[in-house]
Amino acid sequence: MFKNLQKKIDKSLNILKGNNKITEINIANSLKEISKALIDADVNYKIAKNFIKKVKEKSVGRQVITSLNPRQLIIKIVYDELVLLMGGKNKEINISKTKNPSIILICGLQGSGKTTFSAKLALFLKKKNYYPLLVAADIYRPAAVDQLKILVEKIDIPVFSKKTSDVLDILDQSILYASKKKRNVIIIDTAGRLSIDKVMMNEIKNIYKHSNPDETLFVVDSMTGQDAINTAECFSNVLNFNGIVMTKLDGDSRGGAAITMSSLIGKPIKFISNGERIEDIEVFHPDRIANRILGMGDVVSLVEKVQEQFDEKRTKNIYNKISKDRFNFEDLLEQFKQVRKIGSIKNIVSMIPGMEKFFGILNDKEDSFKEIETIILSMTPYERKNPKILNDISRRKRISIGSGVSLNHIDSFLKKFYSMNKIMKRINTSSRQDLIKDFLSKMMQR
Ligand SMILES: Nc1nc2c(ncn2[C@@H]2O[C@H](COP(=O)(O)OP(=O)(O)OP(=O)(O)O)[C@@H](O)[C@H]2O)c(=O)[nH]1
Ligand SMILES: [Mg+2]
Repeated sequence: MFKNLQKKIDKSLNILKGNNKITEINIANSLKEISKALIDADVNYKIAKNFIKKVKEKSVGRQVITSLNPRQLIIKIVYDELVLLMGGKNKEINISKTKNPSIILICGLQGSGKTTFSAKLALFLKKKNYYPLLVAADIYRPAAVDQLKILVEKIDIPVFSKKTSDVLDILDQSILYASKKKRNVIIIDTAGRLSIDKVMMNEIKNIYKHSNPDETLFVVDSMTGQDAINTAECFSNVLNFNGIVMTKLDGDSRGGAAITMSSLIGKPIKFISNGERIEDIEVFHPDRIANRILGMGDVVSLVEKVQEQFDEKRTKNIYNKISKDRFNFEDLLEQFKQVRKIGSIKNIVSMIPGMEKFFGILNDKEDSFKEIETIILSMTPYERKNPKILNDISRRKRISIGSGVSLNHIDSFLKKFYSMNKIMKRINTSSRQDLIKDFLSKMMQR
C-alpha cells in the first residue's frame, strides 16, 4: 500500500539534501516532484495543487531551527499537511453504550467488500470484548448467507439469517435473536446497490430508518480510484452515513482515493481493509498513514521533539535571562533536561547533521553532561540561583565533596560558565536559538 507514492515522495525530498536553507528556488523542484507523485497516485489535480501551495506557504522563508535541515523540516510540513488532508484525527466507530444491541449498518456498491468487511469488523469488535451478531440482510443473493457463515465459522461469531423477501422483518427478528443470545452489537450486511438504482436506494433508506443505526459505514473499493469518490458522494446525498471503509488497499490501488476521500466527502475514513484474510482490517489513523506514505516516522517525531524543545516562548525566556546576566545553574540544568528529552545524545547526532555543531566536536559528551549535572545538584537552591556566590572557596569545596567531582573540574566548569555568560550577553546574534545552542555546546567542551 502506498509503496509507489512513498518511493516518489522520498525521491522528491532527497532533492533538498545538502541544502541548509529553505528558499523558493531549492524547494520548487522538490515540490513539483511531490505534486507529480500525488497525481500519479490518483490524487485529484486540484487537491494536489492546493496541497503543494500549502506546503510552500508554510515552508518558504521559514527559519530552519539550526539543528534541523530543510529536508527534515519539509518532511514534517508535508506530513502535517497529509494528516490534515486525510481528516486530521482518527474518528472512532460509534457504538452505543446504552442501547442494547447497538446497531451498525454496512452499505455500498456491489462487490465493494461489504460482506468481507462485516466479518472483519465482527472479529475486530470481538477482540474489543463486544459480542457481535452478524445479520445477513442481502435477500437477493442466496449465497450471501453462506459467504458470511464461511467467513466467520472459525471465529465463533453467530450469523442471523432468514428466508424471506422482507428485509425489515430480518432486522426485527435479528434484534430479538440478539437479546436471546446476549449479543450486544449487530452488524447488518446489506446487498450491494448502485446509486442510480432508485428501488435499491429506497430499500437502504428504509433499512436505515427502520434500524436506526448507531453507525452507518459506507464501504468503497479503493481500486476504483476517482470513481470511489464519485460513488461516495452520490451515496452521501441519499444516506447520511457516518464513516467510510476503504477496501482492497492491498491490491493495485494507488491510494489517492484513500488520501483525498475524507476531505472531498466531508466524512471520515474509519477503517481500511487490506487483504482477504479476516484479520486484515485496520483502524484508519491519518497520522499513521501519513507516516507510512512518507516512510520517515523517525524524522517526523524527531522534528516534533526538537520543535517542542526550541519552542519560541521558552527560547525567549532563556535569551532574556542570558542577556540580563540572570542565567543561572537551574536554567542550565533545565536546558540539559530539554536536550536529553530529544533522546540519547548519540542518536541525536547521528540523525541530525546540524546537531553536531550544537554539541561541538561531540562524541561522548554524555559524561560531561552527567558531571555538570552532578555538580549543580550538589549546590544549594540558593547557590543554583546565584552563581556568583560560588566565588567563595568553602562553598566550592563543599560541592566537590558532595558531588565527588574534583575541585579542579568544578573550577573549570564555573570559569567557563561565568565567561560564557559574559560573552553571550554581548553577542549580537540574529538567532536566539543559535545563541543558546552555542552556549550549551561551549559548556560541554573541556
Ligand atoms: N484483496 C482484497 N480483496 C478483498 C478485500 N475485501 C474484499 N475482497 C474481495 O472482494 C470480493 C468481493 O467482496 P465481498 O465482501 O463479497 O463484497 P460485497 O460488497 O459484499 O459484494 P456484494 O454483496 O456482491 O455486493 C471478494 O472476492 C473478496 O474476497 C480486500 O480488502 N482485499
Ligand atoms: Mg455481500
